[in-house]
Amino acid sequence: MTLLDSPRKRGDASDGVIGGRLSRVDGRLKITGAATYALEHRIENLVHAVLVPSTVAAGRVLAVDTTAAKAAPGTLLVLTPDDDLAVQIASDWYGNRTEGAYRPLVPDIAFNGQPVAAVVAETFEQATAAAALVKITYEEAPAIAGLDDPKAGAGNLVDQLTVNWGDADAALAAAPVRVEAEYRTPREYHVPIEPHGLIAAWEGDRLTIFEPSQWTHGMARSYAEMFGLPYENVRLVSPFVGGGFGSKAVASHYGAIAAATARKLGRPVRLAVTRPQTFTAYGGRAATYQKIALGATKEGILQAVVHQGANETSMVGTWVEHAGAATPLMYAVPNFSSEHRLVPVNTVTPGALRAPGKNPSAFGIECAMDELAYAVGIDPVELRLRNNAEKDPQSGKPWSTRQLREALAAGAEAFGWARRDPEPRSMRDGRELIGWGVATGTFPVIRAYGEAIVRIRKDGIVEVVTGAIDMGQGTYTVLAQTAAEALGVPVEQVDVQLGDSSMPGSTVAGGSMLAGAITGPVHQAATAAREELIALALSDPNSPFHDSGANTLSVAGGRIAAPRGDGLAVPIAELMARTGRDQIEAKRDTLPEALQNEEGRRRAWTTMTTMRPPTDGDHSLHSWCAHFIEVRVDEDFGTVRVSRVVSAFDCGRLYNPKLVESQWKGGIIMGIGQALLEEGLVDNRFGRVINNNLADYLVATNADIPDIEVISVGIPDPLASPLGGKGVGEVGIVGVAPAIANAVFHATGKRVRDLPITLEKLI
Ligand code: MCN
Ligand code: MOS
Repeated sequence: MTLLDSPRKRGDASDGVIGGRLSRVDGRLKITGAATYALEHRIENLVHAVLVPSTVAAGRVLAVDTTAAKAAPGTLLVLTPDDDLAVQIASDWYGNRTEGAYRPLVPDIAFNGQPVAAVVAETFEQATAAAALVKITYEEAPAIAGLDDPKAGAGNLVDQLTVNWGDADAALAAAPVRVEAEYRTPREYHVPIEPHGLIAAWEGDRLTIFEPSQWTHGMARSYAEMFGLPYENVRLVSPFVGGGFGSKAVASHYGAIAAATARKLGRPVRLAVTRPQTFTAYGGRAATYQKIALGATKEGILQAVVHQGANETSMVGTWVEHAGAATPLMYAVPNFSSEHRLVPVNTVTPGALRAPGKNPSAFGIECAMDELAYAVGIDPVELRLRNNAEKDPQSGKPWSTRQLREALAAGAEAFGWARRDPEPRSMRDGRELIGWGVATGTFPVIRAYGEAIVRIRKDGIVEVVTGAIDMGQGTYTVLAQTAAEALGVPVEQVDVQLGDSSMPGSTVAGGSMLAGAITGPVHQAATAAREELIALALSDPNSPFHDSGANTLSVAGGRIAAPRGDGLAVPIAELMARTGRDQIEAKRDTLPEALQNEEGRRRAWTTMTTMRPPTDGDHSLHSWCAHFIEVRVDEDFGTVRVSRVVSAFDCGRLYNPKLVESQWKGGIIMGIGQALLEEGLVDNRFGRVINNNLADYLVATNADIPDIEVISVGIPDPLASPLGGKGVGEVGIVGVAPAIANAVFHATGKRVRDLPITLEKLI
């Protein structure tokens, strides 16, 4: 089934162009259940794998007794750390490869929940039952449960993240006003509505993987390397993804297990990661803490920022959740120092979760600025404007575009900020204390490349084909709009095909870079196809325009016409029929000259090495936002409700404002969850995440969410992307939690510096 088989509501004609408010073109397929998700693919002869997680957080597997599991009905295979699955280590995100065998199951235990065995059986139920019969004997060792564990220590300095300019310590000591505090964020999890898993199927030496993926090409490469296959022999299929938020970008141990057992058994294997296992099968956001000291004049002009941050990582891998990621970007300050440490604990290696680094970092600096605002008695919006950074303080480069002043002004105006009485506990409604808080946020623009095919079929339908993915953010829709506008056809005639590594190359749907990277090549390919269509109409002897004397033609509404002609407007399908053409196809990419070769293309589509960081070039490129949030705190119970949100954003040009608003609101909703609800609770005795399910790990639901007003103050940024848009997907969550914490202070007079802000911290 394609998008076109599913009738959709026709919007206004103006919706089908770049900048139009077209509803999701894949929406109907999803809500009717016609969209096929990875584990729903129907495959003959399918068998099922189930993971057996470790119940200790540190130590060694001494013995695995598989007797009962092997004897259970339907069992085909029981894997233990003794099995050699003949899998190789795949490259990291940067394409660096270590030679050697990859053992997805190992006897050394680094965290509670680490897979130590797996069972494959005829049915999922049989595999689940047999998995419960696997008996594992451990030699347990003392574990470091988390950042708060006294055994965790101060961690190791990450030298590359140390930033210094001026003399921050001296300037802080000399500053007339100082504020200093420590801010903490807990473990957080992605909990996408579609849990992880895959189906792996072999045909000879060709491997097909049906797996939800943020990066079909990158994941295909990992599988190819794991199994020693040429890249072309792996097909990663992922047309629909039920949310990823950073957790579906790389192949994991369960993928290796499914594909290896499928090869061993000669049957396709399906492995569904259970919801509890999603808390340990891959990493969520690392817990962080950061100390911030601000020195300022009595007028609130920053003199010094001293920042020391840390995050937990695992015993066996490295994840940097850089608590200083936003700190040097937000404000002009003559003296600055920041360092970051990694603290190894017994956890799964943490991973990317919406706005990694920038998110906890903003919690620190944006709460600290609020504390400074109270210390100097200046309104927190005014304080931010006084310290506005006119260029990037760290790189010294000019911003490409930075409408943060405009965001603060527009947000304040729409929120009614001028009516705020700055005095804490001064605003109330019955027994509810009311608080208003503000905070800003940022996310870098990462530039990447893409490749697309645009094909005009003889029936006039336009196909757009690229291996990019849509996990809900709107790729299908913005690409349909882009092709419709560039070609001059109604958007209903555009069929977008995504999510398959055998399709043209694409970067990851991550780092908020995909829309900027993939609209460019689609626009180019559609423009090229349009030019070829016009050339055909002018040159083919059977074309009605052949003898018209025109030297160019226009295409609009799916019809070809002479600009000053006799009103002749020929539908594309008619021209194709008259000229006997089957199709017109154009393939384009945005790769620079240096990458126009096999090795360059492979690197661009499957590694992070060709992505351009925000300060690559003469400018510094970022998205920006300002959140204004009202909370109501029940004085007796300490419960906090967010009752109003107004947020203003600078994300450059918007390809589809309706989808962008949905992205921003989605980020804000996750930010509300982060501020008030979300926290991976670790049982220190066992190093185990105990709320590993959706009943106990609380995410924001509709009942927690008020009306959210979002405002765009962006202007097109031609340095950011071919069509002038900056990243949208992650910036919305950045700054929400500090705005809420600041509002809670305004309501109650109490500073909560560790998330989430739960009632026991308030009463
Ligand atoms: N867009 C636009 N104009 C722009 C930029 C973006 O109209 N100038 C819109 C488009 O609809 C585009 C969407 O915003 O599809 C997101 O674009 P972009 O900011 O380029 O982000 P990506 O496409 O790279 O998506 C990844 C990003 C990230 S990194 C996370 S994490 C995240 C997010 O998107 N995970 C999401 N949003 C998500 N939304 C959903 N529904 N599910 C997730 O898992
Ligand atoms: Mo987003 S956390 O970069 O997938």
